[in-house]
Amino acid sequence: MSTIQKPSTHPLPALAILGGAPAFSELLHVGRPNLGSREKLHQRVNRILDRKWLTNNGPMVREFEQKIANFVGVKHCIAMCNATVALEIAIRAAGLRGEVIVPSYTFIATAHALQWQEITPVFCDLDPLTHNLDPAKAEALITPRTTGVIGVHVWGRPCPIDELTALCHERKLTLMFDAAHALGCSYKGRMIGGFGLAEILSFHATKFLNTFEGGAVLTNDAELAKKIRLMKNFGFAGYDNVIYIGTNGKMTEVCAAMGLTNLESLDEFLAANQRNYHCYQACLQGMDGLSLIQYDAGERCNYQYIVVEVDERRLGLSRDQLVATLYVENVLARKYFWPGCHRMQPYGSYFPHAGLLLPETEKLGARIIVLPTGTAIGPAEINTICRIIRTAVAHREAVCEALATHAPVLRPVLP
Ligand code: T4K
Repeated sequence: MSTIQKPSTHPLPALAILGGAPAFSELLHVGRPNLGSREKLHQRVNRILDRKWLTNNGPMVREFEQKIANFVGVKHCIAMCNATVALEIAIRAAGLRGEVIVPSYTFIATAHALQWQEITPVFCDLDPLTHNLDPAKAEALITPRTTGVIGVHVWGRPCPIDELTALCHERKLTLMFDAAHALGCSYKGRMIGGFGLAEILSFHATKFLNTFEGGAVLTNDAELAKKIRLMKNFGFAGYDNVIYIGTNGKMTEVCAAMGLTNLESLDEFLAANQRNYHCYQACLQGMDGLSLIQYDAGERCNYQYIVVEVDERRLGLSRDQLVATLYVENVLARKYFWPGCHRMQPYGSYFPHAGLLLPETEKLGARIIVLPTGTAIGPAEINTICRIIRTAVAHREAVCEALATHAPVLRPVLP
């Protein structure tokens, strides 16, 4: 295992935005998948093919569910095809309707899972220190139509769970959590996954633990778990007997095989994320106007995201200028979660003035840059990324001028 590198003091010969060659010949992505043993995955896939049981609550899915439930310390884990469908089903099974309070500073799936079933997501502002829902602001949004709150553990850092639990208890609202980022993270020593009525995990390719695509609902409520199991399988309670409206939310065997294999390497994934985090910390140290978000060393966390807040006034470059500068060096940094759900469609049209109630979301969305990490990169790449940033800041006037004349068009890149 490589150790943390000291930040290099040598500037890059020339930034790509100033006419030099890109620092990386291959693209560096945020969200490169963490991959466990190929051999073990192949063995599992062979077992699936031999057994000829490919989906519909197969043995691999059941084993995966049990292992996730044990890892998190929760009674029920229902694996699904992805976290968006898991959210939709959990919301429906919990009987949410009318209005549900959610942060705007989240991936669009949190809001869409509600609107998809004609429940209004009411966007709440965040606490700038934690990037998570502000409970006092959530309380102010409660109306007679409110039936619940969905907190999101943004970056894997826990929501103010105690405050939200007390609020929902007092106002008789259902509390759930979108824990898409938070597998392997804890709150006050307890693993995230067991709070509220239910928590939803994502196992998308880009997540700490992936099943290619996948998600799960975790709950300690046996009734809810039973209902969700039926709903993710069209509502079938047995052959020829449908007792709920349902959909197809099933996880396949091959996805569960990937999940089981990756679970065996979870400690390595965590070690790589931690190493990378500390490397970024060392390489960005002392840069006025850039601050790497902190993870609570007293809690368990997966260090899945390298999140940096850019203070344009102090840095001399805006977040967007920094992203564009990195992009031409083949570092595809991301602006999660810009511009906020409230500015995306259909919400931007439904609530055109929502931004007035979301000042912190608006500010944060313009400041955040997410940098590559995970098992695909290490200290050498991180050192170069940080040298690009330092060099860009040192030559900020020239960089601003170059970007003003030929700013790159930032597009999703396909393999
Ligand atoms: N709630 C929250 C809070 C979430 O963050 C998410 C998902 C959800 C709910 C819904 O979960 P799922 O229904 O997806 O299970 C990505 C992910 O697609 C998305 O899952 C994730 N959050 C979000 C934060 O990031 P995009 O659109 O920004 O990026 P995407 O999927 O194009 O991938 C990013 C980069 O990763 C690519 O540029 C290249 C690399 N990549 C991606 C894939 C899929 C690979 O190297 N290999 C791959 O197979 O959303």
